[in-house]
Formats: sequence, C-alpha cells, structure tokens
Amino acid sequence: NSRWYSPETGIYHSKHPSVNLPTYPFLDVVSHIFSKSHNGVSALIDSTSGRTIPYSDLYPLVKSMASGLHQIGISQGDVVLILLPNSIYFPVIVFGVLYLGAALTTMNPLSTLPEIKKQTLDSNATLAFTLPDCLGKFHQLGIRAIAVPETGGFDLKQMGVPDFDKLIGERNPISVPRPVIRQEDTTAIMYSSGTTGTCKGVVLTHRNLISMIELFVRFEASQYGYSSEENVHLVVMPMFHIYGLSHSVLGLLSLGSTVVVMRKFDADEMVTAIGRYRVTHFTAVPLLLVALTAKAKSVEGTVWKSLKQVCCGAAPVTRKSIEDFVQTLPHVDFIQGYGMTESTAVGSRGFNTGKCRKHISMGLMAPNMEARVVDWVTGSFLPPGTSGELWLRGPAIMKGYLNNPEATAITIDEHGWLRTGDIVYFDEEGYLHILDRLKEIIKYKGFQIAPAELEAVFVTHPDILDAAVTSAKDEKAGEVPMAFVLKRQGSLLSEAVVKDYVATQVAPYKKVRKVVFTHSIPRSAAGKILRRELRGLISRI
Ligand code: 4UV
Repeated sequence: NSRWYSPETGIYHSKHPSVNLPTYPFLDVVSHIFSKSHNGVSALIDSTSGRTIPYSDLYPLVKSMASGLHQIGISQGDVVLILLPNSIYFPVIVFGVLYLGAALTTMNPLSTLPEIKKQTLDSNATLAFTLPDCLGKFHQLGIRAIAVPETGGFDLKQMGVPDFDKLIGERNPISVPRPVIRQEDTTAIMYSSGTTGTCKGVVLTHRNLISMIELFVRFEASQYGYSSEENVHLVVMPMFHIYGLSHSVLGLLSLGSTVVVMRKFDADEMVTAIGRYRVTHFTAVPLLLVALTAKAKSVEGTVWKSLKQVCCGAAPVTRKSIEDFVQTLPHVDFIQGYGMTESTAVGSRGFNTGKCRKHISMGLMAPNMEARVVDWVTGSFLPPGTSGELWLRGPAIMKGYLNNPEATAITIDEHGWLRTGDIVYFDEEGYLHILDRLKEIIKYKGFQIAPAELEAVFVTHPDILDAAVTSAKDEKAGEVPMAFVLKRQGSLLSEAVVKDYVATQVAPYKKVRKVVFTHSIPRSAAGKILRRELRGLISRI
C-alpha cells in the first residue's frame, strides 16, 4: 500500500489516477453537452405519465427558464429556493438558476412553516419554486413563489408572479447576459447539521460542482465500458438532497444519460418503470434496496434483464440486505457509495469492474481526494486496518458554512481537512469501510435529522425542563429519533402528548418515535449532552 498510503503523513491518496479539473464555470461544462446532438435521446421522463423532455428540448427550456427568471428580476448572486418533490421540471429550474449565476437552496417539500422561514431567512432566498398547495406558506412569509404543478400544464396566475408554464414557455427567449462567474462563486446552499448542532448552510461553489461532475459521475462513467448515453437511470432519490441533486440531476444530465423520474416511491410502479423504460441503473438507499429485492423475488420474468447496476448509499446498509440482493439478482453489479453534503457528495464509490467485488465496502476514494483516519482521542493518524474518524480533503469540499465561521472552523481545519464525523477504516486494498458515526445526526431513511433541532422544540413545552434526542435502530427506516425527557415535577405529560407536540412543529420524517421520561439528562460540566452515554441508556431500556 506504499503508493496510496503514506505512513509519514498519515494521508491516504486515491488509488485512481488524478483527473484534470476544468477551470471554467460549472455551466460551461454542461452547456456543450446540452447543445450537442443527442439523436432523439430522452433527457427526462416522468415515470407515471410518460411525459418526456428530450435532450433537444432541455437546453432551450433551461434558457427559457433563465430568461423568465431574469425578467422577474433574478440575477447573479440571488438565491432561489426549491421546495419540490421530484419532477422532470426540477432539473430545468436548477440549470436555469445556475445559468444566471444565481444560487440554489433546496428543501424537503414536507417542511413546516417555521422550517421554511428559518432556511429562507438564513439563505436569503428571494424567490421560491413550490407545489401549488404550498404557495400559501410563502405568501405568509412575504416571499414570492412560483407554483410548479406536479404534472405540468396548469395555468396559475397567483400572487402577481408569472406561472411556471409561462416562465419556460417562451421558445424564443430574450437572451440573458451571461455573467462573469468565478470558480469560487456560490452555486448552492445546501443544509446539513454537520458534526454538531442544528442545520447550517453548506456553501458549494462552481469549483465544487465541477469537481463532483468530474471526480464522481464522469469518472465513474469512464470506468465502465458502456456508453453512458445508452444508460437509463431510475431516480427515486429526492433531488432536493445532495445525493439526488449531485448525481441524478447535475451528474447524469451532464453525461447525456436518460433519467426516469419517480415523483413518489411506489414498489409496484418501480417495477413497471424498470420494465417499461428498460432501466439500466438504480440509485438506492437501504430501504429501497430491500424493497427492490422483495419485488425481484416476487415478480418473475424479463423485467429485471435490463438492470446493470444498483448503487446504495446515504445510510448504513446491512450485510444481510446486500447478500439478499446479490443472490436475488446476481447479474446486477451492486456497489455502495459514500459522500456527504459538505463534500458535494464526493467520497468513495465501489468499482466492481470484475476484478474485485467488495459489496460490503464503500469502495475506493474518488480521484484527487485525500483522506486521513484519525484517533479522535489522541489525534494520531491511523494506518490501514485501524478505525478512526475519517477526514477528507480535496476540491469537492465545501467553502464553509454560510455566515458561520465558528462552525466552519470546527469542521475544516487550517490545512483544509474536513472532519466527517464518521468512524471508518481502510482495508489493506484501500477499500473504505464505515463502522459507526461519531457525530450526532440521525439518518432516517437516508435523510438527516439534527437532534439539537428537536431538543430545541421539546424545551418550548411548558412542562418540559430538559430533553436529549438520539437515534434508535429501526428495522424499516434504519434509524429513528428517540428522546429522553425531563418533565416538571408533578406534570402528568404522557408520551403520546409529547410526541404530538413535536410532530406539529417539524416535517413528518423528523417525528420522534419514542419518548422515555427520565430523572436527569447526561451532560458534561460545560452543559453539553453526552451523546455516547445516551446511546448506552438505550441499551438498558
Ligand atoms: O450529508 P448527507 O445527508 O449526504 C449523504 C450523501 C450520500 C451519498 C453521496 C454519494 C454517493 O455516491 C452515495 O452513494 C451516497 O447522505 O449525509 C452524510 C452522512 O451520511 C452517512 C455518513 O454518516 C455521512 O457522513 N452516509 C453516507 N453514505 C453512507 C453513509 C454509506 N454508504 N453508508 C453508511 N453511511
């Protein structure tokens, strides 16, 4: 391992050869792909209705979107919020915003009013794209919003903003002056709680997106012998999450692949879509992998023949789920990927090119990226085979947390190393394995939940004196939030009432699934919740 691991510096280098990164802005990387002839290849297909955007229409639509946005006053430096489920229009908005040199911020469409308010204010978003029935929320906040109907074809003229169809309907759009964009300009403000605390804006630049495209998606495509233009990807992963946004929106469309968009996960519809569109690639989280395996066992026939690769990531997957999948569909290449919001989804990916099939590992480090495995008590750097906290460095690492130099300084050191908060080891062949998490986040079906955010909600209840939230294992969702609550003496508060109280204030996926009343919350002398002790408490319940 002398070439890829250096004992003197403790640095793990990528085993892949380095990739030359372009120095121009992100959109120039993709515009030449969008403009070339695609021989009628579909860019985006709605899995249910079959509505299609061919590549030949994609760039004109993006330019119309940019032109429409320009006409309603959006320009370089502005921030546009997207609060939408997956749709074939989601990428059109994304590229339209980037075309102008403006930046995106995305949110789960199930977010509550306080959550939307917080992110809108923090990111300074001045315009939102949302579902028609969410317009009211933005109206209440005094923020302009454009309704994007799930199926398209609506005619909404609400709140004095042009309707979506009008924004993208102009086939000869007024040309938009292309701004001068620098590599370090912001393209996206994604939200993550990082290793501690509540959600923070992760500032991603043009350089970060270019790195993601080159080191992750295009590099991976180059590793496989087949043409990415013949690949059909079924995308259920939400496009508002870093994994969906990076891989499936920005990445796949810049490869010229076909993206079949599922608006909402449904196991039967997934099977129908795989058969109908001859899907070759499927990106999953552990829960989807289990659903796919179950269907593959019950639905026989030729439907699975087209499938070439399934990738799983975003949350820990069990060995049993992997083995079950691999045995059920042995002709399909199974890989895992690892990344995070703060690294623009770049990290490691499995490369099962026949020589080495390590399904259980998260694969090899992406090119141009470096890693360290650090003993979080002593700070020493650890060699292959030894576990510690993963640190990452490279061109895909975020610029920092928005307006939060303290959190940035805790997360990225002066030499550019990002603390991931994940406990990992590299094996003797350089494959990355994840063991546990040092950081607080809870991963519910792959989505982040910040314990600190839920704790802040608990203590607003007049009968609750203190609360600590941690994750409990869950067969279906992977992890669910559970809370230890200290109530006021004599209070008759019940578990059900406490759960309901929190549920009214947070998005449904963040609901606390279990509440345990306790006499004290384990805190350090400085008042910090001792989260490892909390986990110990769970084992004693
Ligand atoms: O910030 P985030 O919500 O980001 C993600 C990103 C997932 C990706 C990215 C690129 C891929 O190729 C891919 O397959 C998946 O989820 O959460 C980041 C944290 O999620 C956990 C880990 O704790 C990260 O710090 N995580 C991400 N991938 C895995 C994982 C994995 N394969 N196994 C276990 N945990």
